[in-house]
Amino acid sequence: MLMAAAWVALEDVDPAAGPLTYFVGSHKLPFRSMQDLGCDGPPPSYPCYEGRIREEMEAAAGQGSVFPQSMAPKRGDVIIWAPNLVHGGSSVEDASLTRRSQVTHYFFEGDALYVRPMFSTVTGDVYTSRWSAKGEAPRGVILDARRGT
Ligand SMILES: O=C(O)CCC(=O)C(=O)O
Repeated sequence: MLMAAAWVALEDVDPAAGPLTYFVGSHKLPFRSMQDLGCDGPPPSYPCYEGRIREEMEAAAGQGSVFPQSMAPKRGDVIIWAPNLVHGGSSVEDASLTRRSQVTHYFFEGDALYVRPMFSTVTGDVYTSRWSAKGEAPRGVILDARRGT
């Protein structure tokens, strides 16, 4: 595992506050880059990427390999997820509500580099970062057998 994220509820989450939704089992599917999904632009389009991922999740759900689930955690509850788990906020039904949280993404030592869809170009198993604080373009290999290439 190259990354894990911890999502901490800072207050009780009401189901009408757009709780976190995720696709159970999606972390076992191959990683999909913006290049894979034809959303690389220019400019790269996150709405395109999100829409294509949504289509893929709906197809996978139809085949029974994933299913959507939402959580309404209590203050102090922690959700820990593996890399590649498809997740995001669901629709907010009551805009007067909040669902404050604190999220930390942990990256582990080794050859792992930070692949982010909007900022990474993926060719086969090799990705290049489009951005770096130091100005260079770090390259790395996706160390993930699920990539399947
Ligand atoms: O809280 C959310 O709605 C999503 C958070 C998230 O996707 C993340 O931090 O990776």
